[in-house]
Parts: sequence; C-alpha cells; structure tokens
Amino acid sequence: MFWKRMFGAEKKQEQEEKAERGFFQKLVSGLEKTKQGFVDKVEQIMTGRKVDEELFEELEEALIQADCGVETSLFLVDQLRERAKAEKITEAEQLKAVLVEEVVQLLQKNAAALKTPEERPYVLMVVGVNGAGKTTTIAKLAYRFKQEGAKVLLAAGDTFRAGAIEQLEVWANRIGVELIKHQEGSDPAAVAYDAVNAAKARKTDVLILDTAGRLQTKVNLMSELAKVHRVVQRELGRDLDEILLVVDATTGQNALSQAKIFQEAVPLTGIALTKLDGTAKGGIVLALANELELAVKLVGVGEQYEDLQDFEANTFAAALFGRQEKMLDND
Ligand SMILES: Nc1nc2c(ncn2[C@@H]2O[C@H](COP(=O)(O)OP(=O)(O)OP(=O)(O)O)[C@@H](O)[C@H]2O)c(=O)[nH]1
Ligand SMILES: [Mg+2]
Repeated sequence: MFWKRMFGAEKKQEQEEKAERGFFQKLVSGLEKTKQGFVDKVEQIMTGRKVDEELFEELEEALIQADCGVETSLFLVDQLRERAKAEKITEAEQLKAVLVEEVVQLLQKNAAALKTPEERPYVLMVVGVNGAGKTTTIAKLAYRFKQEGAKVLLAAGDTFRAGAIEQLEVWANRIGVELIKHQEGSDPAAVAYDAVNAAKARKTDVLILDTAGRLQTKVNLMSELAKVHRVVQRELGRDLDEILLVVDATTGQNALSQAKIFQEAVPLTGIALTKLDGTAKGGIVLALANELELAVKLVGVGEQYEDLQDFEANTFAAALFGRQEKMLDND
C-alpha cells in the first residue's frame, strides 16, 4: 500500500502474527452463536449414522433454518449427494469433511479483498439501509487505516438523520482523523464535493464517505445516492476505489434483495456483513457468497475496532467449524 511505503508503518512480522492469532480468536467468539445454532446442529445430524436420504433432508432443513437460503442449501446438499455417491462415502462422519470443503469452495466463489490502494486519495463510499452499521464500519475502517499510518479523512454525508453528523464527529475525534461536515439537512452531494476536493488539497491517503441510511424501496433516496456517487466520480476524475454495501447479518434473506436494489443505484464493489456476532443464522454469508456476483469483503463480529475483519474463506470456515483446524494449513 502506498501509505505504508510512504510512512514506513510496516509492522514487524512477529507483531503481525500475534495480531492475526488475536483476530482469529475474535472471529471464533464472534461466530459463537452461529456455531451453537447451526454448526453444532449440523454436526449432530452427521454423527453416528449411515449416509442416506433422510440425512440429506435433515441437513437441507438445518441449512435453510440457518439462513443459507433455499437455493444455496439445495445446491450444497446436491453437491454432497453427488460426492457421497462418487466417492462411495457411507458414514456420516466422513461426509462432514466434504461439507466443510464444499462450504469453503462456495465462500471462495466471488471472494475478493479490499482493493489495494494505488492512487491518493483511496476513496471508499459506504451505503446501506438504516441501522445496518455503516457509521460504525467507517469508524472501524478509519481506525485500521490510521493504525497503518494513513492520513484519513471522513465525510459526514448523512445530513438527513438527526445526530448522524455528531455521531461521526465523535468517532473522528476519538480515532484522531479529520472530518468534513455541513449543516444537518444540507445536500449530501455538496458534502461529497467538498470532501473530495479537501482530500486532494490536503494530500489525504484515505477518504471515507458516510451516507444516510435509506429504504431500498424509496426511489428518490436511491437516486440521491446515485447523485453523490456521480459527484465523487467527477471530482475525483476516476472511479471510487470501493463502494461497500453494509448489510446487517440479522436481517436474513432480506440482505439479498437489499444488495440487488442498491446495485441498481450505484456500482457496488463489495459487502461488509455486520453483526454476525448477534445472530445464530450466520448461514447468510453462504447465501450472499453464492447468490450474488459480489464479494463479501468484510465481516463485523462485534462493536470494538478490531471486530471488523477481512473476509477470507478458509479462515472463516476454520473459525466456524472449529475442529477442522487442518484447514488453516492452506493459508
Ligand atoms: N454487535 C455488533 N453491533 C454492531 C456491529 N456493527 C454495528 N453495530 C451496531 O449497530 C448499531 C447501528 O450502527 P450504525 O453504525 O449507527 O448504523 P448505520 O448504518 O450508520 O445507521 P444509520 O446511520 O441510522 O443509517 C450500533 O449500535 C452499532 O454499535 C457489529 O459488527 N456487531
Ligand atoms: Mg450512520
């Protein structure tokens, strides 16, 4: 990353490894509810019995209940049926490892990391429905970039909700990054305009734009978002680096329709899936990864700064299925 080169904030490898272990533990504890509500159930189903049609049906039911989505659940179970047949697997336990493999493959389908910053300013815009976790996610990202040595600027683009500007300001002060704000009720496109130009003038490394939460059904609000996007693009003279849709994992299958509708207003580059720690139905990650042409790039597993993590299929599956430690070997 250019700011790492510029600012010499490259961490020592040892420190990085230690941080990675800490992150993994955070992910594990953040996924505890899903583990109890979903993974443990799957393991129960797949213990001490023969592979038969009844097992596949029970598994399908458990996947659907965990918000994996009907399409994705049927797909996964079909894969298992085929592989059980082809590989002559007769014991349920043996099929467990196959399930984990298939889950990893599915999670890897559209997987991508946050774009590597190439040009200053690196610009991210964060969009999503009310209360999805946009502002919190921005704070966590700002903290991370600041830790890496980047000069960060936030733009208080939610001029609509009372208290939204102050909320972002509190975060900016706490983290120690700059903020561009206008009055409540002003045009968010004007905030975006000022923010991009301030970022250029101040040689900011990272600019993150907050936006107001909106119902995906409100056409005028969605076109307002499109306008903000156009202004940023025009002032920047290029595409934004990331347009992240923030989705609350506890909203279930609705997450899929949110993604489809936001995609029509702005060219999303990825998903930040928040509040995974608050749901036993983390299977929604599988549905999002499988049913959208969009990468889940970040997952939120708590309210602390460190609780926003890069989504990586192997690590995620290892945290979820716990006992399959061997999967980490592939990293
Ligand atoms: N447990 C948990 N809570 C989260 C996570 N991400 C966000 N939250 C909480 O979700 C609530 C809403 O977060 P905000 O960041 O204000 O959401 P927003 O999308 O900006 O909301 P609006 O500005 O109203 O549209 C806050 O109480 C956050 O602390 C997460 O990963 N885990
Ligand atoms: Mg907000």
